[in-house]
Amino acid sequence: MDAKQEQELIQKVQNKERLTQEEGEALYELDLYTLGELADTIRKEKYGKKSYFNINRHINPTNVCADVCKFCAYSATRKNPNQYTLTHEQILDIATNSIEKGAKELHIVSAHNPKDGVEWYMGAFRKIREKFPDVHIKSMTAAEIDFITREYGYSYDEVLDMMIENGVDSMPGGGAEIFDEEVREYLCKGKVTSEQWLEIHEKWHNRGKESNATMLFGHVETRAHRIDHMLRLRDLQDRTGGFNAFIPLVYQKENNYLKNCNFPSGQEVLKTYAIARIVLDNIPNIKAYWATSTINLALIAQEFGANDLDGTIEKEAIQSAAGAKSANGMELDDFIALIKNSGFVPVERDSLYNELKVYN
Ligand code: V47
Repeated sequence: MDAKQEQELIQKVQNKERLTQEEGEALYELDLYTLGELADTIRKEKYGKKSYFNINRHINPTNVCADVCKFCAYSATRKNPNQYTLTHEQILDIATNSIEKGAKELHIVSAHNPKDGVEWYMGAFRKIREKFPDVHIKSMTAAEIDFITREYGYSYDEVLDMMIENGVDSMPGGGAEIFDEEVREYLCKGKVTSEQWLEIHEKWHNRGKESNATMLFGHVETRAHRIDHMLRLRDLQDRTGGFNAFIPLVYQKENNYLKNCNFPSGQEVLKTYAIARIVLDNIPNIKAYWATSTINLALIAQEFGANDLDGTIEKEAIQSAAGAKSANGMELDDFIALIKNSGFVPVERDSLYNELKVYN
């Protein structure tokens, strides 16, 4: 890109014009500070200095998995032979304990366990809902839903309806990985396809429900693949408006089967957050999920387009299995202090981004 093209691109972003695949890729060529400034301007217009988080609890009820994703260190395999599956009672105990301590959201994500049947999933939701009518249940990635349809012979519509009947409020963004078919085939052959992932979210949105979208990056994909991923989400969001947040997940490299990766530098991670803020002009929240970016970079990401840091997490098994320092979440007071000390105003939100408490 020569200087004139660079100026034209900057102008286009400032004019809030929609960017193409090529222009999205070209954003990566801007220097970090120019790109950060562009993203920060958009973020400030929407949120000022507010930075959002929620008090949540991640629950990962089983690591027994029928699928084999090269990047995953969580599922029980040769590298991680310790299988576990929680009973409904154990799940309910964890939920009770966390809710009593203040959790307002349960983020429940499982591996794809072929032994348990669909009632194992739905019964857990029902029991939580019966005991806690107000807690927000964010559960069932599109990958889990697709697995259930393949394993137990349901349609997507049937599973989505069962989720609603049994108390699920919103869907998390997991299982999206990278939409490019060739990379996906290499990373997680046999799992939900990109088209199916998008179809499931579209069906969920068409039921008046909201969801998130992730992108796993920093492994074997290229910058072009990341932009392609974002544009496929932008297209769907134009039709449904059902995505709340986009979450770029930085790949963690321990204890798995994915080798020869292009691990991203801190600059590349920050650029990716900033580009997400610019390219995804119709997804309101960009989440710097500190479990994968590190809390340090997540705090800096607040100046590069991110307006949300997920939450206190409490316990986390997926990313921490692959090396992230997120196994025990973060104390609320520490979380608030870190956001404040980085110059932002912590705002506790609910799962659908309604403001609950501003910590001035
Ligand atoms: O889909 C697996 C990812 C995801 C690794 O919706 C890995 O608010 C990094 O989706 N390195 C599950 N990531 C977690 C997830 C999520 C997290 C936080 C918030 C939300 C939300 C959703 O974890 C999987 C997969 O892409 N993952 N292995 C790894 N080695």
